[in-house]
Amino acid sequence: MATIPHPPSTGPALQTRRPLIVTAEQHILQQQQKHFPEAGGTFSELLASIALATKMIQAKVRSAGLLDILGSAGERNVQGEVQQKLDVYANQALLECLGQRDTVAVLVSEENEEPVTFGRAPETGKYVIFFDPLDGSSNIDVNVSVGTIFSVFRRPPGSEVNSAVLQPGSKQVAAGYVVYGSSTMLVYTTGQGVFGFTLDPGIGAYVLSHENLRMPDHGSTYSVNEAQSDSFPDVYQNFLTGLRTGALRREYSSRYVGSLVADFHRTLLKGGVFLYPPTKGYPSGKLRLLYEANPLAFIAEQAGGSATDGERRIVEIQPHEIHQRTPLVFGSSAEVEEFQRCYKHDSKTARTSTSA
Ligand code: P6P
Repeated sequence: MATIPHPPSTGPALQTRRPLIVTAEQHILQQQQKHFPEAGGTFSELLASIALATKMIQAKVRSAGLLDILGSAGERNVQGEVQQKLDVYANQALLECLGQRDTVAVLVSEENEEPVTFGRAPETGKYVIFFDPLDGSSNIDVNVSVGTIFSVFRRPPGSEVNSAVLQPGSKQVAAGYVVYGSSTMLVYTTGQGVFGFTLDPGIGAYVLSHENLRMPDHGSTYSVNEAQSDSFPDVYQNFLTGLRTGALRREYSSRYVGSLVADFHRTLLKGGVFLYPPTKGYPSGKLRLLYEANPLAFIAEQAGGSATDGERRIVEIQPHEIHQRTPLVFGSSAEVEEFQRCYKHDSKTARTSTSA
């Protein structure tokens, strides 16, 4: 830390002191200098671009009711979901802020059917970035928290676009989200812990507010859309019944916002478990592997929690399609371990019964 030079003898000497604030950009640069010195600043530029795009998005989200920006844009996205006007704006902001960076080889967005490429040479375009520009956007009109989720990979040397975008989540070099809630918070990891920054509207900067976030070892809430529970596989119903009847010798409450980033953020800070199981409407689960489950799984594990599809860690799944869905269970180690115990027991029982 540089020593602040003493002022002329006429005034009191300024003592060297810790900075009053650490912005996300400063923190990312410190992290990079400490852990990725070979990246030479390109990596922190990427995360700074994401921070800029999310500040643009939050400005619109915060004034959505005042601008003609609420409601649907009249189009449907690749998911067949009606695009909200803010979805379109958020997607454009991220495509433009990130697309300008020469180090970006490919962008994959929930709102774009195909990967967006820029024809950059492999030695220039080093990163592949996935994002859900505005997750939970159907909640915008009723003023419920929404979020942006992102995931960063390196482009494997000499790889074609297709192989560059179909990497398992364990290859992520960074992941994060912004939750546009009662305050706007950026949470990210580069594999060296999880850090939270709160947007200070007075200075327009994300300021370090949660150094080294850790998920509690257990919680007191479970988070699932219970209206669909009749179509959950038995193992999910058995697990939830177990929580309600004291399998973990704790009382649980149900908390479900229906906005993934809000449900994740609460689980990260307070512990507990979130589940989006296979359902009749979504036999493979509703949530997307590459730009929802993978980044949140990376953060959950970095904070001491877990994330699984039942069979394996989310980050071990080898993707086969950029918009593929996955069952998703994440949360505190105690609850996720209990789910995995139930899953293994039910799978074994099922195998035994079929082999009988
Ligand atoms: P359901 C929002 O539409 C979203 O994609 C996630 O943010 C959220 O977790 C999930 O869908 C909610 O889905 O079926 O419970 O309404």
